[in-house]
Amino acid sequence: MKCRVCRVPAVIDVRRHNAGFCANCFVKHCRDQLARAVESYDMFGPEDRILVAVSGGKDSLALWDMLLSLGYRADGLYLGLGIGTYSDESGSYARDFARSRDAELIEIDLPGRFGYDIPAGSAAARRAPCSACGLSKRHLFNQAALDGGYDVVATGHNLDDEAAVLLGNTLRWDLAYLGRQHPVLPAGNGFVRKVKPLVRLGEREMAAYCVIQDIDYIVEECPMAEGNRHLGYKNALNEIEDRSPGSKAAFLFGFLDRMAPLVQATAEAEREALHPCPGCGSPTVSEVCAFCKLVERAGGHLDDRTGHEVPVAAPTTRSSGRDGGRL
Ligand code: Q46
Ligand code: ZN
Repeated sequence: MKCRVCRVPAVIDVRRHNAGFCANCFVKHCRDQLARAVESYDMFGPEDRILVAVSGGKDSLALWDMLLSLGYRADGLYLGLGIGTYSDESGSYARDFARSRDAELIEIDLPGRFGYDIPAGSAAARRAPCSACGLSKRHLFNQAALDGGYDVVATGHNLDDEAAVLLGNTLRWDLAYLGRQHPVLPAGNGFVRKVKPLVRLGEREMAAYCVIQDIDYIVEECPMAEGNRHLGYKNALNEIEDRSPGSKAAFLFGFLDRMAPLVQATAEAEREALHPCPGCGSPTVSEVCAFCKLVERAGGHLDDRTGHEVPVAAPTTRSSGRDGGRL
């Protein structure tokens, strides 16, 4: 197979586009796809300060790399979740990348700062690990962006992630979640703008991008992901995509173009019912926000195997400045 652009031998084929690319043209293809998503969904402009949620995995590091290469003002935020060696290693990859690009990386350590880690804290709060983790991430990314004066939070959700989430939401006809499923969630009511610039790029493309760009990333999946529904949806879609390349993109973009405008009113109505949480100031529809409830139940619960010291009491949730001089 030859590169679609310059006709030298291809190093990767992208079946969805029925095209092969050489290394240089593939890197350009990825950056073009990102630029197209940024432009078509009006995600941010050259002056905006972007906070990239960095996990140490391929997607978030590729995203950060592309944004920096395209000249955007992008800092990283790494959240230490206290998931044993997985967290230790993923943190190292995030730090190494930041150092190699001379980029700013903000770090928040969940056990050190809030007194719980995901394995033990989620059990104490009687939540599934990924539910406690997702809730913590959403809250802390938003809070860190507000504290740091960033215009937008960018996450590394790719086409495969978004198609799998859409499948799950559709199987349950969850209108509130479907209404919120969009590559851009606008700012307002205490929320900073959130964007997903990798929505036009697949998982395999992001792994190839990292290899070509010499970006080291954590290859192992988070151990808590095993058996979760999201992986099941991804596998189901992979089988469909294998037989019919382009199905995932058709599913996701068909929804975004034709269905999303019809269900967005549900999400907007929810936003209007928000008020600030008395504990942390974050927007919530409940008396106290879900993050404060989680900290109350999970605080002080740490997995002994991780070697964390158990704090006497969970600190307050409001971020007061830069952690360790950074957040
Ligand atoms: S990190 Fe957190 Fe994921 Fe691990 S606990 Fe689940 S949500 S699987 S992206
Ligand atoms: Zn709160």
